Amino acid sequence: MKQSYNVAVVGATGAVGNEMITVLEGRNFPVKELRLLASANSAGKKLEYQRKDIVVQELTEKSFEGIEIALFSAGGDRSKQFAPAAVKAGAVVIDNSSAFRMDKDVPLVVPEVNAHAIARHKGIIANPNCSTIQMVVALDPLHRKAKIKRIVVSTYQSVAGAGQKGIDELANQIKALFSFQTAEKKMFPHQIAFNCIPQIDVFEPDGYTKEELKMVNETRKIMEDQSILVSPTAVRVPIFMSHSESVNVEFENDLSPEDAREILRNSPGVIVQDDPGKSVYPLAMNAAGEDAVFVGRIRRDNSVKHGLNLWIVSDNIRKGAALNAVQIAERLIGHS
Ligand code: 3JN
Repeated sequence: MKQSYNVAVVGATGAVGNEMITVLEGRNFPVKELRLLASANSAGKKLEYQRKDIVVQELTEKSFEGIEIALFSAGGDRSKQFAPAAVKAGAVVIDNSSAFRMDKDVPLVVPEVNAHAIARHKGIIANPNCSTIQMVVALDPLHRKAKIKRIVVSTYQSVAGAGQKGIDELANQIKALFSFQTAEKKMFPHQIAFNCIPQIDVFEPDGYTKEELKMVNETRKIMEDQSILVSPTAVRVPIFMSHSESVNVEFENDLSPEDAREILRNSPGVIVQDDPGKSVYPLAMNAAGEDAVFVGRIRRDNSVKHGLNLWIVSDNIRKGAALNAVQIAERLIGHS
């Protein structure tokens, strides 16, 4: 194993890019050089890493000389344009966009579930969608025990999923409305303040949004089981950070809530918070800034033979994006 690595963060000034820098530092990732890349607009900005300022450079095809690991979070179009140049320069790309997720030559990895897939990479490893990540971290251990037939999931997704601009839009709308002004909207199709919007990303002809279809296809790929049925509804809620999910699971075999709790207590990356009598269950505001996927409200679905209901919450910028990407990098270099 090498001592340290030249790492690039592509999209360094965005919400996820920023968090990637924080996570690299917080987890003592063995960084030799940290190169921060972003669009021409952001070039020249300074970002702090290990108490030193690093000047952000403009992302070009020549940005990757000497880079060994490139963490991309700059949108699918930039990934498609620049990831090949990074790979050509000898880097392994860990890409947070959907650009390569369903490509058969690209492993789609949640380390707690399918770290073994990393070894099959051909230069690019994909980081799944945030809503998928937290769901599979919680459900894969239960699948191994009782085999999942069908998942019905409704998400309650924070505005952070739409990046810093999404966070700013909710804050600005709240401020405007409390000052008796009109709430301007740019990022979301409707006012998000004091509202819930059952649309994340665009609709496909079958009536599902792209966000929902990602949950179907990515879950099957990561859990390596094409027979799992997933029925999703993705909803944007006026929450700044963390995604919550109401998840109904039908299993092939019986699994009691007690056994599910015990399995999840011993599962990597999961924290069980489940004491309804004391109003203990996962909350978006408590998950923000944390690494874990929190699971609670575990109870039987009495309407089917082998069913459970769960409530799953995680910080979508951290485990849903930046942390998962850095964990992939750690496994790649054999650091964890
Ligand atoms: O809105 C959310 O909460 C998650 C959004 C994720 C997202 C937004 C724009 C483009 C993605 C993603 O990670 O799937 C993409 C994309 O890469 O397609």
